[in-house]
Amino acid sequence: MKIVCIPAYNEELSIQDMIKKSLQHVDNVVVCDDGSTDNTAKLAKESGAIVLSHNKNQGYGAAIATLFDYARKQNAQIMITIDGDGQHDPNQIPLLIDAITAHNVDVVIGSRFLDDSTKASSYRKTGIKIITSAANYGTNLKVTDSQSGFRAYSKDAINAIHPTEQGMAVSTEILLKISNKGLSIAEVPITISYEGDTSEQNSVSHGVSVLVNTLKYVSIKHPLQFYGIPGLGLVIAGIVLGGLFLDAYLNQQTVFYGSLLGSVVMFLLGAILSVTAIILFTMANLFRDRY
Ligand SMILES: Nc1nc2c(ncn2[C@@H]2O[C@H](COP(=O)(O)OP(=O)(O)OP(=O)(O)O)[C@@H](O)[C@H]2O)c(=O)[nH]1
Ligand SMILES: [Mg+2]
Repeated sequence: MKIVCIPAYNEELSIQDMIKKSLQHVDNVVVCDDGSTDNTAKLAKESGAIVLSHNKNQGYGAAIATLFDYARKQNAQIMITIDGDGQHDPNQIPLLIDAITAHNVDVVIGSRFLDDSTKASSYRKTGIKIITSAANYGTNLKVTDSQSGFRAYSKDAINAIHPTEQGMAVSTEILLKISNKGLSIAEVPITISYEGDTSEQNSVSHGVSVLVNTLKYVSIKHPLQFYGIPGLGLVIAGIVLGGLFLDAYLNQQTVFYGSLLGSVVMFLLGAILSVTAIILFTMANLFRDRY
């Protein structure tokens, strides 16, 4: 059984069209109504979708987690996730399914940046590229669009991935799980529409919060580089500055309070970062197989 899964929060304008077009390509369409206060759930049911409702709004990641649970319980062969806001084109669903069936990969990402056709504003493109570079570094994968919501998952992927992030950072969390579980991944080019897009205002704060969350995953995956190298650098800088202070004190009897303070602060900060790196590194190795 192939199913299309749509996370939807107040998408009454576009949900019916998305469902009807999606139903032409798969057996079932499942909508996770994430506490919508409009007619999303009612219209989705009328259009022939199975509707799973959250009592209150929990976030994109929570909706994705509910949809993964459903797909696992139903023993779905392939699950496609697609946004409910009408930006993705359901007629491209077969492109993702074909990549899974013809090439036997576990996860396929519909990428906006595999070719140059996407007409997103340059600051949005730059933002997504920065987040994608950080995500690639953290996951050791090489994707061009880490934040795409248009994806397809094989049965193995559905069984292996249990998302926990409530918000948009779930996209990065899933990539990390793909990497940790050794699942195979491919990308296919998809188109996206930014017509009538009203979310521009929040997209800077949205981008920053996704980046911060992505860095969290990077820091856990590579603690020695992320905390250890800056930590060691600060310890060395602290020792050098301390040496300069001592030198001035012993040879010229002058007390440079600035360098004394700087030396102590840098040394302590460096030591804390180094210990953090070692603890995280040990923990990441202990729990490597669990997530
Ligand atoms: N923003 C948001 N979207 C949610 C939530 N729950 C489910 N969704 C759905 O998740 C999908 C993606 O959300 P968007 O806000 O369009 O995110 P995006 O496409 O990355 O961002 P834009 O490029 O600004 O459209 C849509 O189908 C939403 O309806 C939620 O709590 N917040
Ligand atoms: Mg959108």
